[in-house]
Amino acid sequence: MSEKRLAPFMEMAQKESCFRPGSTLCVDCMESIAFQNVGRATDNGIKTIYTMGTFCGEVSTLLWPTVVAWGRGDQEATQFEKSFSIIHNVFESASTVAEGIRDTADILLELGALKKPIQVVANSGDGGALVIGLRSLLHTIHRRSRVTVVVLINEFFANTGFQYAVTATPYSETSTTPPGDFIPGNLEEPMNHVGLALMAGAEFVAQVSPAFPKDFTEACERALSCSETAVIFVPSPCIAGWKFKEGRTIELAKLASETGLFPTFLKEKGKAGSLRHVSLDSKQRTPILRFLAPQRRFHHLVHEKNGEPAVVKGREKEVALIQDWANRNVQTLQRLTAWDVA
Ligand SMILES: Cc1ncc(C[n+]2csc(CCOP(=O)(O)OP(=O)(O)O)c2C)c(N)n1
Ligand code: SF4
Repeated sequence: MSEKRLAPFMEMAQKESCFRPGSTLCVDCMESIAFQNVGRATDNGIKTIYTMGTFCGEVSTLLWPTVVAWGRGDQEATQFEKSFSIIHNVFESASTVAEGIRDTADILLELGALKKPIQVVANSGDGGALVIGLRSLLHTIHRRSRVTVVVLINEFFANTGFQYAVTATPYSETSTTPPGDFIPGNLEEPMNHVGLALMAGAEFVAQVSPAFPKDFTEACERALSCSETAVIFVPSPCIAGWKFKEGRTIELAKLASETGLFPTFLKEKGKAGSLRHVSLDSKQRTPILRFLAPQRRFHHLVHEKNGEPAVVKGREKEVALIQDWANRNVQTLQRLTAWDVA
């Protein structure tokens, strides 16, 4: 890689993440990679306050006093700008609590009781932000609160036993949509979370994966510089629930974008957005079979034989319907790159 292309990575690599070793997240969990990177992006000279709902990323990183995988700038009292604080809130309220912190800090700054600015980041799983906590998320966006909301999407309520979430791929196996002879897994199409965030009025909406580090870094930096709500959705392969072999996390995250199931998307209010790492021509697009076959949650539909995907006899219709959903998803997101709230 040329020096010019390496420069942004070098700069980011030299920053200090607020996510430290010692978590009990599964090996190969995408959430730990996302935390490392969001953590580095927040080392930008402004104190960070994080709110966290209950989800894998919280229960596996914050079990004081045995597991505490977060912290920065706590060695010296003078490191206010570098420092990082974290609040664990009830499951569905990460963005509401973040909003409260934002308002309180703004009032204290105005009164002179707080001398330096802070930045606020809310962090949840898709269950916490898009299912049980959807009201909290949409109202924070609607109030234009100056916070960054990061939503990890693994398509389940993972830490309570892999129950269905509204982001689940059609016909996937979850513990509440088990495939059988008559019902081939989850029958619902996913909710349009990107569209909802835009329509509620978010200043910046992104769907980015740490598998594409340049886009991920760009999204974090743009979100943290917003004057209203920014939302970053992070599609996150979950080894325990998706049931794939160790070492395939990044490959699956890339395929999630390239197949059109979770394409990389960046859109700032009033500006043209972009759809990346997915072909806009459906004939050129990576077939969804490549994404489905390595995961045992789709084994009632497709298997991997000698490294190649093979559709289970009698399940051609379901596979075609997933492909159709992916194609429509790309068309919808492409339209949204040119859409702005009135
Ligand atoms: C109000 C409330 N309802 C339910 C729960 C139980 N609960 C804790 S975490 C969780 C699922 C979290 O799912 P998600 O946000 O998708 O994160 P993941 O575990 O997948 O990382 C549930 C149902 C709770 N703690 N509080
Ligand atoms: S269950 Fe899934 S989301 Fe939770 S820690 Fe393991 S891999 Fe990560």
